[in-house]
Amino acid sequence: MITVHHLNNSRSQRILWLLEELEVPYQVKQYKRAADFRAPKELLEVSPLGKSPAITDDSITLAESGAIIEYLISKYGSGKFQAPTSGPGYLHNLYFLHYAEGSLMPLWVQRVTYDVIPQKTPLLIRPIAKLTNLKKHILQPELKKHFAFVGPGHACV
Ligand SMILES: N[C@@H](CCC(=O)N[C@@H](CS)C(=O)NCC(=O)O)C(=O)O
Repeated sequence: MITVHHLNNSRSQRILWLLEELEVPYQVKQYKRAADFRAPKELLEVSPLGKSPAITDDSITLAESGAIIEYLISKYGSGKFQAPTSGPGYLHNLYFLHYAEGSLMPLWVQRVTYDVIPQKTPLLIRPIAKLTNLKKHILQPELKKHFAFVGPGHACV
């Protein structure tokens, strides 16, 4: 039986979704984010970085959502969701697989981090934390470009 080490509000959602689509039985072990939004220490007992998602499948423990997705599709997919190995579909998959994690996700993390910094800054110097205008002048225009690229109708939040 597969165990999904699931942290609330996390990328672990991707794994639950995939397992549902594959109709593979699994159980969920819940971990709750602490007040600082970090994962609890117990996740460090599952994998060295203590991040979610991670899965345990018999003697195998695997972290990193992309790796877990490839592992599950290859072991339990019975051909479903297999990426094309040639032609334009191959290049499309190759490109977006790397684009999502290599270009879009880091930008999004910066955006989220930038929102958190002023909240965590002492009230008196909070305006200084906001003054850099990094969000307005760099992140927002960049995100706008990316959202226009991945799909029309996606608003830049
Ligand atoms: N690239 C990794 C990211 C893993 C990751 O950073 N997970 C976050 C949740 S989305 C986490 O565990 N955060 C809690 C923490 O870092 O304390 C993946 O896709 O699995």
